[in-house]
Amino acid sequence: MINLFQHLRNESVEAPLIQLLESVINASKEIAFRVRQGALAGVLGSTQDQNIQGETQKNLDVISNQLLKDLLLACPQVRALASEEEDTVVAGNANGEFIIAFDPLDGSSNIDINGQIGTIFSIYRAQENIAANDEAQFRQKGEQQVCAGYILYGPSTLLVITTGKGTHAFTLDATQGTFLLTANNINIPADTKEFAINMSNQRFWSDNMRRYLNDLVLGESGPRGKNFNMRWNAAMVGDVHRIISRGGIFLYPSDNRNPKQPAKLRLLYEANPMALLLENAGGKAWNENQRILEIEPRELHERVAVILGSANEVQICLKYITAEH
Ligand code: AFP
Repeated sequence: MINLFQHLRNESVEAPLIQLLESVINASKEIAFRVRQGALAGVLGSTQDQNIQGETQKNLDVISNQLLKDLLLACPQVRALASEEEDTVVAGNANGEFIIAFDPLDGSSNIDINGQIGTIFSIYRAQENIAANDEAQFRQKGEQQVCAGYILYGPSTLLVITTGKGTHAFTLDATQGTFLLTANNINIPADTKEFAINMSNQRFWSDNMRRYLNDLVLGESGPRGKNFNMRWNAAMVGDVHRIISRGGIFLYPSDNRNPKQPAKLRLLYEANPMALLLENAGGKAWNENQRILEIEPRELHERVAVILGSANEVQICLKYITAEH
C-alpha cells in the first residue's frame, strides 16, 4: 500500500501544496489522539462561549481549532485561514501560495456521545491583489478549489481527499502514523435506495421538498416504485462518508424556521469541499437551484441549502423541487 504523500507525488501535486497538506495531516493526527482519549483527556463537554454562528463551543471544537491554527500558521505556504470557529480571516505568511478554510470539528453534537465527527478542509490559491486578511480572499467559487477533503474520526481514522483528479480514501495506520491508500478513484453508484435528512424539520420545508420526501417514504407503494432506507448521522462528514462508501442522497434543504437563516450548512467549509469530493467521485452537489461549486460566495460564513450524492437521485430530487415537477 502506498502512503498519502507517495500518492500525491504520483498525482504530480505541487510541492508547496504537499507541504500545506502535511500541516493539515499533522494537526488531524493530534485531534484524532484527543478524540480517542475522550473523557480521559478532559476534552469533552462545552465551554461557556459561543462562536460567530451563535453555537455553544465544545471544548474539543476549541482545541481542534487551535491545533489547526497553530500548525497552519507555522506553514510558509499558508497566506490566510478561515474557520467555522473564527469570526473572520486570520492572516498567515505573506508569501504563502494558498489559503485554507476548515470546519475543525464537524458534528460537535456527536462529541459527547462518542459519535462520528470530522475535520473538513478546503484549499484555494491565494489572490495576489487582495490583502491576506481580507475576507475577499475567500470569495472564490468552489470550482476554484485546488484541494478538498475530510478526516473522519471513527472506528478508523480516515482521510478522503481530492485535488481534482478523482477522490481517494486513506486509512491511518496508527502504528506507523501514516495514512495508507485504501480506496483509489472512488466512483459512487448513480442510483440509490438510501436518503439522509433530518425529518423533524419537515413542517418547515417547501411543499415540493415535502412531496419528494413523501414519495421516498411511500416506497414501492408510491410513484418511486421502490423502497428506501433512511440514515441521519447529525454530522455531515459521517453522512457524506457513507455516500462516498456506498451511494445515497444527503439533504439539508432551506426551511422557514428562521427567515433570517433559511439554510444551515456553510458554503465555505462544508458544502464546497464536500461538493468537490462528490463530483470527483461521479456524484452531484446542488443547492436548490444551482451547482454548489458555481455559487458566487458573498460572505465568509454564508449558509446554503445542500442536496448531494448519487447523481441520478439528486437529479430526480431537483425535478421535484423545481417548477418542472
Ligand atoms: P454541529 O457541528 O453543530 O453538530 O452541526 C453539524 C452540522 O453542521 C452538519 O454536520 C450536520 O449534517 C448538521 O449540522 C446536523 O444538523 P441538525 O442537528 O439540525 O440535524
